[in-house]
Amino acid sequence: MKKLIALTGGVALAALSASAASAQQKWDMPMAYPATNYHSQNGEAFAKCVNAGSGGKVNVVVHAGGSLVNGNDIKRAVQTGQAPIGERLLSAHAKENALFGLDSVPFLATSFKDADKLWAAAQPKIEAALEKQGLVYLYSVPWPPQGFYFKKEVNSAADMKGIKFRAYNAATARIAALGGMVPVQIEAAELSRALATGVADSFISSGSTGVDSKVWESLTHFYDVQAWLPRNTVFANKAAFDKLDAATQKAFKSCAATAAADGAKKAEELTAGYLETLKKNGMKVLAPSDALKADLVKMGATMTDEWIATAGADGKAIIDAFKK
Ligand code: PCA
Repeated sequence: MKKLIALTGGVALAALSASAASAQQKWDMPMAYPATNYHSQNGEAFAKCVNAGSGGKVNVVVHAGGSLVNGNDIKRAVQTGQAPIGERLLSAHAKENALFGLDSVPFLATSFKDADKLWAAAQPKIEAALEKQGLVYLYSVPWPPQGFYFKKEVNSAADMKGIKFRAYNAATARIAALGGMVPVQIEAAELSRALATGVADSFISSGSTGVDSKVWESLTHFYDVQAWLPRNTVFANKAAFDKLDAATQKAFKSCAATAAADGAKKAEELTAGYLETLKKNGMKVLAPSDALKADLVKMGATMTDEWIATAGADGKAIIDAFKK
């Protein structure tokens, strides 16, 4: 709440100083993940690109780590114009529209190449869904493949029973339910503390977030199951974007295309190194046992059916296009 009040004040101040100088608009860009994470660094590069490309008409200022707006509130903040632009894990909003959860359907797209193909098949429909909510799609960047973090050896779904499992969207909460675990919804910014205090004892995520959270301080095992590659998506408030002149809008779009390509490349380059860092810090980095894999594939099939049932004809068309 404090953050939002500060933000509203900031927007008002920015508007005042913009009309005084009548030159530059400040565009605060809340992001949820740490400043050192490649998503945030890519966001910084995007901001720099836009600021230069707009000839100084806009000044996009990145606020990483949920410092301006909590991750969970970023989408709403941009929709309501409290922030003109922001980045969010769209799958956390799958309850608004099943399409937003497409990137977290287990074992549908498990490599960078397939995740990009799946996204390309879905992007026009996702752009249209965002536009209906008053948002302009700018770019989207994958996370590395998702694996399980535990505090003990887990060789099948039976070993998961009763564990407190940190969820970051509906799909991860569903996995908890299917595995007989207890889901707790926690933003990445709060993850280290949740693990240290025993609020959660396990989660599914990338090596990237495991390293960001220094997960080895609390947990011991990482199972590299490569369940899916979720994405962070950057969008702008449509009313604010529509007010920009054509050249500035063009700068946003072309910088967004660069950010999409650079971000995906970076994610792929960094993937193996994250797992190395986990190992170096004492984590056991393991392939799942056949029994665990089989249990997970079964959960994945259930969740795929559920997703298709919720996403309807649009969802089916996207999956058909992806599988072609
Ligand atoms: N990190 C984010 C989402 C997916 C990922 O790899 C998180 O755990 O919040």
